[in-house]
Amino acid sequence: MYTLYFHPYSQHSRRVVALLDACRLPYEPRLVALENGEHMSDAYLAVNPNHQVPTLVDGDLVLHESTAILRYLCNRHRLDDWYPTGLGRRAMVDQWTDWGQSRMAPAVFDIVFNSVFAAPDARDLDAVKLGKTVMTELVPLMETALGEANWIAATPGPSIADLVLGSNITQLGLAGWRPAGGRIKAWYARLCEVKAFADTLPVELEAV
Ligand SMILES: N[C@@H](CCC(=O)N[C@@H](CS)C(=O)NCC(=O)O)C(=O)O
Repeated sequence: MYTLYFHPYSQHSRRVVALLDACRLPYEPRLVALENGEHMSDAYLAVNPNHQVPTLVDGDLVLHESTAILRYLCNRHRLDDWYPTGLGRRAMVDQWTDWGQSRMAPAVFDIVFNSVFAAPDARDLDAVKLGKTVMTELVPLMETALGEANWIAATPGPSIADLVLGSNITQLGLAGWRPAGGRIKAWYARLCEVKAFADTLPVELEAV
């Protein structure tokens, strides 16, 4: 059985929880209390020296980076619906997964950390502004990419790229940002119909 170190307010954790639950893969959840600094404890640093969640443990394998974990689970359990095997389609899933990590996640962090999680006197309002500017650029890119497709990489069902982008969008909701109409809104509503994804939503965002 896997062990998953996680936190429910971590978008990187929730995407892994969603996949594990959707595929009914048994795991022991271990909450790392970020709010109490548990991620900086010697015990947790021995698990993940990056002091971040999630971390997945599978026997001798200790794996961090949420997207590496998602791919590992898909490869290990042949979750081909979530991570298609066709070269081109898989490349598109990889593209949007990596885009979520490298383009969207920094903007999400800038906005949410500095308007929700940082102590009021430590908030960087310029970072919030920058994050919002980046999101203004990213939203039309995602709208165009969705086109007439139900899922971001035009897969028949949701893929790990949808979990990555969806968990980022949920996180923005903590700072009051919601998809404002159009294809992203419809896509996000569709993703919330996936029970395992909806079950990971933080309590105050359940009614999206
Ligand atoms: N690239 C990492 C990012 C993980 C990450 O940033 N986790 C945050 C919570 S969402 C965290 O643990 N932050 C605590 C810290 O960085 O000290 C991944 O995809 O897993």
